[in-house]
Amino acid sequence: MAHIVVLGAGIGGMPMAYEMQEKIRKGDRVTVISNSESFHFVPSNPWVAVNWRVRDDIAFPIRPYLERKGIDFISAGAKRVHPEKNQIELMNGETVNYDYLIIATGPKLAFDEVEGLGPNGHTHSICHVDHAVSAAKSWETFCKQPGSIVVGAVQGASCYGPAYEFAFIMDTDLRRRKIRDKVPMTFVTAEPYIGHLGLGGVGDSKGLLESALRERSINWICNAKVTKVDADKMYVTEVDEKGEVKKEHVLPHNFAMMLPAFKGVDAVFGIEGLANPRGFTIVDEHQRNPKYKNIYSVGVCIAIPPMGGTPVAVGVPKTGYMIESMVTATAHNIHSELTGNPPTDKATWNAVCLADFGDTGVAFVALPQIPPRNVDWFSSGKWVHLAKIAFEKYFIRKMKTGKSEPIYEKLILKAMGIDKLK
Ligand code: FAD
Ligand code: DCQ
Repeated sequence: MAHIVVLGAGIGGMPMAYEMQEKIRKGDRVTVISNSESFHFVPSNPWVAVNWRVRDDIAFPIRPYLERKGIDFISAGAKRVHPEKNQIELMNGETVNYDYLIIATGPKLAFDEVEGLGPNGHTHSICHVDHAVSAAKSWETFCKQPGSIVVGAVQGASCYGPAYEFAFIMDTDLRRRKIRDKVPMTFVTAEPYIGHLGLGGVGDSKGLLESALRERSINWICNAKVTKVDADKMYVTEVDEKGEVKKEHVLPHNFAMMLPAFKGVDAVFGIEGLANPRGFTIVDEHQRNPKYKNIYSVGVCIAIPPMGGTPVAVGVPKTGYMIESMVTATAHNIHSELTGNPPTDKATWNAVCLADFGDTGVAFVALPQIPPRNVDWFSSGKWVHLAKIAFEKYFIRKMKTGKSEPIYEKLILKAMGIDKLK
């Protein structure tokens, strides 16, 4: 009988565990290993950082919910994966053996690649709820003595949506506090143009996001490389299409939030054939590692090549719906293997996303993720803000009840022509 281990319990790992548990044979076991006792709904971190949410609104203890479904849970982080031995070495010194391993560890945040970047330096982060909680404290102090804001994503980042979201959310919060007039804001991004998003744009994302920044008096710098951050200044090199220096900027900041570049986690970093040079897990079209065929991987931790062709390095984002499609394909494929068949399912890589702007928001559907596309739709409105709040409640509830994809969700998305599997 097989032991299937899911490493990581985030947006990918939790649904993975539930979907896998539904697809195992009698006697097979599913175990989740995570370095934290609690689940966090990462997309709500920007709201935590401006005190629209508190930590407990978006986090809950994992153990009781998994155990109720018969899934084992170990809350000790993985120190090292040993694929030759089918073994995981834990931080607490114990080891866990597996027959199948699904790596869903999300990103390691590469703050160290820019001097002064990150919560241990001089910029805030919304990538982890702990960072968002700490940003929220500084936000209150900042609002008492407002000054300049710099917000965006650094060179090599692969997650741009939350940078725009956070810029607009801060703007909304400042207007509500009636101190927006005291806060010059600059959006700094590695993208070649506003609205590229690592996807070559979606629909008219360039036009819509430029308008939104203009309407809210947020200046921007594209093709930007952040070279250094001091306590009150950010040093930014803006390059032209050829990658040659166009302008050096020194931006004063009293509050800054920059998305870092991502890497893979230390537990797999440097394992030849399993991880690429940045530590992302290498997978084929079935989410399976080509060298270690009993290892699958889903979520932000998988390797996908950047689109390329941009003057500054810009990574391709991995959004929630895409991740869920990887999860479903993986559950189906491991089920196939358990029943003596080869894996055949492929994730669709469709991007469906809701981004909140505080009072309004934007939604997009990109099928497939990389252009040219069959569906390329980008829209904005107050409905998106409300839809995102509804989605947060819905997803957290779904992660507690353990129903990975209720039938009505499947039907709605299917009616829209959006599918998880090819
Ligand atoms: P995570 O959710 O980060 O989960 C990784 C898990 O692995 C965590 O539980 C972690 O504790 C665990 N872990 C890490 N290392 C170890 C280890 N060594 N041992 C054991 N466990 C470990 N996408 C959207 O579609 N819509 C959005 O609105 C959206 N908003 C976002 C906002 C922000 C601020 C960010 C950063 C991303 C957002 N994304 C959004 C993109 C994406 O959906 C999220 O990044 C999502 O959390 C990725 O899921 P994941 O499972 O890959 O990683
Ligand atoms: O998993 C998701 C996720 O969390 C990571 C999000 O962040 C909030 C998402 O936005 C998924 C799946 C989404 C997409 C939600 C789409 C809801 C369907 C509404 C239809 C609107 C058309 C755009």
